[in-house]
Amino acid sequence: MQDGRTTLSKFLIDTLDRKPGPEVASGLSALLIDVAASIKTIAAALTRGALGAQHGSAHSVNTHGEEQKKLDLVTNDIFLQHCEWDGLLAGMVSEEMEHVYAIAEPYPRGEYLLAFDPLDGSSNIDINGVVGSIFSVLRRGCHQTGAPDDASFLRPGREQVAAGYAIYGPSTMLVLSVGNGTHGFTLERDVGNFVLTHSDIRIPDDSCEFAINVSNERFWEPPVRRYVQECKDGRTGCRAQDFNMRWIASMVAEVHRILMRGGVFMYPRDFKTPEMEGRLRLLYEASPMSFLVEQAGGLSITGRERILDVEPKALHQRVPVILGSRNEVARIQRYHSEYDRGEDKPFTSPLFKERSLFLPETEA
Ligand code: AFP
Repeated sequence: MQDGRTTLSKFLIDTLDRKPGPEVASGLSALLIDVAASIKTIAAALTRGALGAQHGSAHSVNTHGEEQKKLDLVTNDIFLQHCEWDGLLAGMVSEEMEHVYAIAEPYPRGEYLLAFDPLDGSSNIDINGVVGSIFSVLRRGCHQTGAPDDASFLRPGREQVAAGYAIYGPSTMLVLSVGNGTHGFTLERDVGNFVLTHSDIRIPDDSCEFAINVSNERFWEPPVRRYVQECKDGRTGCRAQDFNMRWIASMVAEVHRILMRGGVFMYPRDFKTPEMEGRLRLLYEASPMSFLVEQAGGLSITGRERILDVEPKALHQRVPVILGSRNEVARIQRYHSEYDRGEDKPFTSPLFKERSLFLPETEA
């Protein structure tokens, strides 16, 4: 007997197992159920808050030189434990592990590759703010049977067979795409089921809301400064409408808001740390989020190119990210093109009358 609701298992069986396409092999639904089990376990651990004795620093740094929280390591282990045994994965990569985690004895090796950020926005943990997990699934060529290496994972985001995130907020949600739209499931805690509550999410093409860490403004490139300044100028400026701003310091929370009601999220290229191309990591942050955003009708770019077309060169590569409502992101891309061609119009805002304000701090 059906109760009229669609659980994650039913959705995946209907979508993948009963309608196999040429690109989707069996086992993907089972793998995603294991990912969902990791998410439920993480949700339970986070709900205990400070009572779980897992708050605070782990007194270690990750491959990016960032301080690891105890929960960064705990949630990483939860993903490994739930996903390594099932014979579906060949290997895993995560923000918290420097090297590829190849599946080894006693577990059989499968044909999928999982990249994940187990706890996005972990600076929010100690303030009981929203955090998330992000994941991306690739499929290896069937002739590749040995242990996966870095090269196995260095594939453009357009090749993902599934991507998703969990948001641990007032409710826990899993937002997922297997290439047929973006769908949201809400965790029914007492039963332990993810139930489809947001079918075929669509990002509005237009929006008056943007999200960016304005404390980095002096390091941005001129096209991003131009866009944000025009938003701040509001109805008295050239956009002739007021904009609102948000910043939650968790990409998951920002992308979730954009999927729910539109907007733009930017972590653009800047000159704060010139050796870094951006802040967010391509394989397990930017690529999966771009997949979800595009599947929901939005756009996701570096400023100059589609993120899903970026060819990765390193496991933990960073990339600039500008994503969200189609018309706003297209406008920002146009601003980059005009700037690169030297065609951008002079700004009307008083802030931009001084040439020094156009320049990155290192050049001013
Ligand atoms: P972590 O994954 O290390 O917690 O970083 C989160 C994040 O990469 C991303 O989710 C946010 O957009 C960004 O950091 C926020 O950083 P700042 O507020 O420090 O600019």
